[in-house]
Formats: sequence, C-alpha cells, structure tokens
Amino acid sequence: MTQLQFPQRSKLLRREFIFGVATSSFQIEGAADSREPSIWDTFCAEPGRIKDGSNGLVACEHVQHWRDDLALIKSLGVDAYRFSIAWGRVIRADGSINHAGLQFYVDLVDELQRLGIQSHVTLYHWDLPQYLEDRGGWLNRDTAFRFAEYAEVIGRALGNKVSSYATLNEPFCSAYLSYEAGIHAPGHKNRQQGRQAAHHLLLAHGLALPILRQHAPAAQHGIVLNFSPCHPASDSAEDRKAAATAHAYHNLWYLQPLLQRSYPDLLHELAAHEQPQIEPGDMDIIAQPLDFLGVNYYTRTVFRAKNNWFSDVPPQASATKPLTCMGWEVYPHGLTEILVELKRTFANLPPIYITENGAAFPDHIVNGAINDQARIDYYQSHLLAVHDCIEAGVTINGYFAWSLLDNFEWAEGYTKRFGIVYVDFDSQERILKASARALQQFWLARKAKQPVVEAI
Ligand code: IFM
Repeated sequence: MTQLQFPQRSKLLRREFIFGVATSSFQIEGAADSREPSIWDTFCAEPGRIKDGSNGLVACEHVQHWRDDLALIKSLGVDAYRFSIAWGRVIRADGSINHAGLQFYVDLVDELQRLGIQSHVTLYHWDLPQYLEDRGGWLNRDTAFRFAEYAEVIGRALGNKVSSYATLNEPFCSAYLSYEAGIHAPGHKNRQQGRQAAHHLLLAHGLALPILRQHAPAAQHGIVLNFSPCHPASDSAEDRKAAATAHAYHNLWYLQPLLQRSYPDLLHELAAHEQPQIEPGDMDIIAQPLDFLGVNYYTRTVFRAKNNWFSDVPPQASATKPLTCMGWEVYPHGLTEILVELKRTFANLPPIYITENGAAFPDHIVNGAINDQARIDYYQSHLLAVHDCIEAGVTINGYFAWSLLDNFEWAEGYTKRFGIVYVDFDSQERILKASARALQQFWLARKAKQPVVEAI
C-alpha cells in the first residue's frame, strides 16, 4: 500500500496538530421529510439546474446511518469530525424549534464525545430554509438576525461539547455563486445581489459569533472561507490587473471586512447601483475577534482581462498540471502561496485550520476495491504544502480531508466523487478507498506514536 511520507520533524506529526474528515448536512443527510425544505431542494426541482437531475432527498442517508458513519470515522483514527447543521432541521417556518431535529445533532455530538472525537460544527453550509428565501433570503437584512437566533439555539444545545464553531462555510459560494453567477441556489444573476448577499452573510456571522461565544466560552469560534490564488493568463499589464481585481473580489472581499473592518477599495469602483447597502455600525459587527480561520483550498484560478474587469480562463486551456474530475488543476503550491500572501497582508491573521481539501477523481470498483492513487497523490502533495506553509511561518493547527463520503456535489449532483470512502448510492454501502486506507494508516500510526514516516 502507498504510504504517506513527511519530513521527520514536520509539525504535522505532532499530536497537537489535529486531523479530521469533513462533510456537510445537505450533501449527506437525506431524510428531507423530517426537516423544512431548503433553497437547494427548490433549486434541484428546477429542470436543468443539476447536471444529473438529482437532489438531496436521500443523499447518503446519513440521518439513518449516522451511528455506523461515526464508527467508520472512529476506525480511521482521526482526531476530529467537521460537519454542518441543517438550519431547517432545527428551526421551523413558524420560528419554533424542531426538538427532534435538534436532538439529532445533540446525539451526534454526544456520540462523538464518547468516541473521543472532537466536533467541529459549521452552522451554515448553504442550505438556507426555503421559508427564509421566500422572504428575500440573503438579500433581506432580516435573515442575518434570524441566523443569530438560530445560533443561539445551537449554542445553548451544544455549548462547550463542541471544539469549534464556524458560523459560515464559504460565503463566496453562498453570495457570488448563488446570487451573482447563478450557478448555485437560488440561482440569481445580479452583481448588486451578489454584493448584498455577501454583506448580509458577513453581518449574520458578526451577529452570531458573540452569541455562540457566550454559550460556548470554551470552544473556538471562527468562520470558513475558500481561497484560490489568482494568476494572470499572461504577463500583460491588463491580465495582471485582472488577476489582482479577481483576488480582491473573490478572496479579500470576505477576509478584509473580518480582519480590517473594510471592503477592498474595489467596492468604490463598482457602479453605485451595484454596491451593497451597508448600515452604520455594520463593519464593527462583522469584525468580531476570531479564534481561527477555516481555509478551504482546492486549486488556483487563472484570469485574463475582459471589458476592464476579469474573466477566468478554463483550466483546460491554462493548466500546467493534471486536472481533477471537476476540471480543477492539481496545484498544491497554490495553498502555500495564498496562505503566505494572506499572512503578509494581514498581521492579525488568526490561526488556521485547513477545513477542506480534497479532489474528485474517476473511481472504479475493481474486485471490490477502489485504487484511487491519484487521490493519494493529491493528499500527499497538499499535506506537504501545508507543511511548507507552517515552515514559512503560517500558524496551521489542523487539516480536514474533504470529504469523508462521496456525496451530493451541488450543481454536479452525484457525478463527482470527493469521498475517501466510496458510497454505493443504491445500497448505501460504504467502501474505504485506497486513499482512506493510506490516510488511516498514517493517522492510526500517529496515534499509536509509532514511526509513521520515512524522511523525505
Ligand atoms: O463539496 C464542496 C463543499 O460543499 C464546499 N467546498 C467545496 C466542495 C467541493 O466542491
């Protein structure tokens, strides 16, 4: 079997560095009949929105199989499990608490505690209850206040049993992809809406975080953002400006308000009718002290100039490295590059957890086994990039593989498999891929304090 290898003195080998696996509610839970519909249920029902016409009604049936799934996680030897809570499983359309739904997460966290696995909880991984979308969704400022109420319910119920709370996962996706690019639910295409949704999401974060902290003072509190280094397609001044603009629009737009109470100057270059409405005091609410920043990293992005703005160049045209099934370039150095750059830009960059990293590859079962060597190579190279970041002075305290299970990959449906564990969606059987076995061997050896590596 392929063995993961690390430099002998790597911080990744220390016990205080945590390793985990990650999932999200809509992508795995199923059991849609025991929660409120979300914007993703609505989106999936619209013809042409999801590549294979699928939906999240059943997904991995995790609500049914959660005990087995936790046993599987335990068998991997991880320290931590990152999962998200479905807002609509906890709060009903009339504002009342769905106690059975809430209990599902209480039981999950209790069982994780019993198994000796840390819970890392995300409150919002894109599955906005449809009843809130019907009132304007993230375009309605009131949604931020409803989120704070939901956070209070979660904080009271789970409190200090949870190791870390992240308010939001990838607001770039729930704002830009969802309200501006039209790729994700609810599928709007409007620049002002994208900017407004981003602002209300960040406001929701800022309102919720102190409430979570109040109810879980021993937990860490933060947010999860996705980053991709933005590279110019050529050395021309126009393409370099396009890449810098994309960096401000896609990366800094979310981090700068959190750490510096301001949006990038690019805000003022937008036409007046494209700018978000920002109320006095909002930026102070948004810039809550953070115990950690969750970083999701998959690939780099290449941009060229177009109409005095930026346009991304499809990786097929620009890639120098292999592509994953998502068409994303395998580009491990991009992780080191972007984190070192963020550290240089923000003196107050909080300690980091890599909250997602992984890849979709074509997985085939041969004699009952899935030999996903490309995914093992992906993990090996990206874990070495994490090592490089730490060596370069960035504080990184943990790493979560995306994903535990093959699952519903949003607009791509079930056509893309990100799991280290294969899911047969007909039988719901789970099969460890070779990547899971390689990671498991590393994680278990680490726990047993056995020599896990050969020096490289
Ligand atoms: O599956 C998603 C996840 O929900 C959010 N981050 C990116 C992953 C892969 O696209």
